[in-house]
Amino acid sequence: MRIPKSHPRRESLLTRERLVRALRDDVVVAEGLIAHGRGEAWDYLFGEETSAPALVAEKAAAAALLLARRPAISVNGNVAALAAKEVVRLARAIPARIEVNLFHRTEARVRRIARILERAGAKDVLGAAPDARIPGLESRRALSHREGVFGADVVLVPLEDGDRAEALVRMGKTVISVDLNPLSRTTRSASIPVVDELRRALPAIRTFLEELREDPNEARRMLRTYDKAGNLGAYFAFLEWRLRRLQPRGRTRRERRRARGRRSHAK
Ligand code: PTJ
Repeated sequence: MRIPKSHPRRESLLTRERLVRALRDDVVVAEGLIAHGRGEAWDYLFGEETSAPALVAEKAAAAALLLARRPAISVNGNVAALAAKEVVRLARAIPARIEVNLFHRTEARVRRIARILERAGAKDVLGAAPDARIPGLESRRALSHREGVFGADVVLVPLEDGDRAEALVRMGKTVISVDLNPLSRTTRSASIPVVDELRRALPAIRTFLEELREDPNEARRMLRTYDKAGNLGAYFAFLEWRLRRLQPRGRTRRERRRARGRRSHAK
């Protein structure tokens, strides 16, 4: 479909088209389109911008990835369709292993997604020959690589489902999620939940990573002082403020009282 340059929601429509094409190419699953719609609805509420609490989480995520001994990034269909280049750039900057891990796993999809990542510049993408199982997961999502997510101390899991995020936390890993839903099980169970849009979050993490590389003490301080509960509270405070601003501008009770007072003075 041709989307006019002047369309006010051009970016959003282009992203939708990209995901539909990826669905036809068997990269994204139909459920991935639903997941995208949910994400987009949350992004409306957040004002389609990175919030201040998200920046804090992104900096903490960058610190954790920088200080990790064996960092890994997990990639699914939506992530490959939307942000393959950004994943590869971030993995290079850290440096971290990339592993394809799918909720709706078929071997053909794993191979296709690995190819997309390789075309974006990745080397030695894991996922096709798993040699370990994540304990406590019955689905094929448990299949993993000792060299990748299974053996990692810090794992970045964008657009994850709650079960695996919880299972990875139970394994003692630092789990960094990227999920626009502040209420999702993934967000609640991750060690560092980033509530931001994937294509804003990955470059932001990379920028912080480059900054912190120059100042490892600041990276350690960031990790020490990051407070997940406080940070999640700040997302909700931000949302509350946004929703209040979005209300149609009627007079508040206080404003009505003041206006009544002014009228009675004038009599
Ligand atoms: O490719 P597969 O087979 O591994 O399947 C991938 C999906 C995404 C279908 C699978 O992981 C899934 O079902 O995920 P959920 O449980 O729907 O969770 C996805 C979460 O990502 C939801 O909470 C969405 O709000 C959020 N989300 C969607 N798009 C974005 C997003 N968060 C950040 N940026 C986005 N672009």
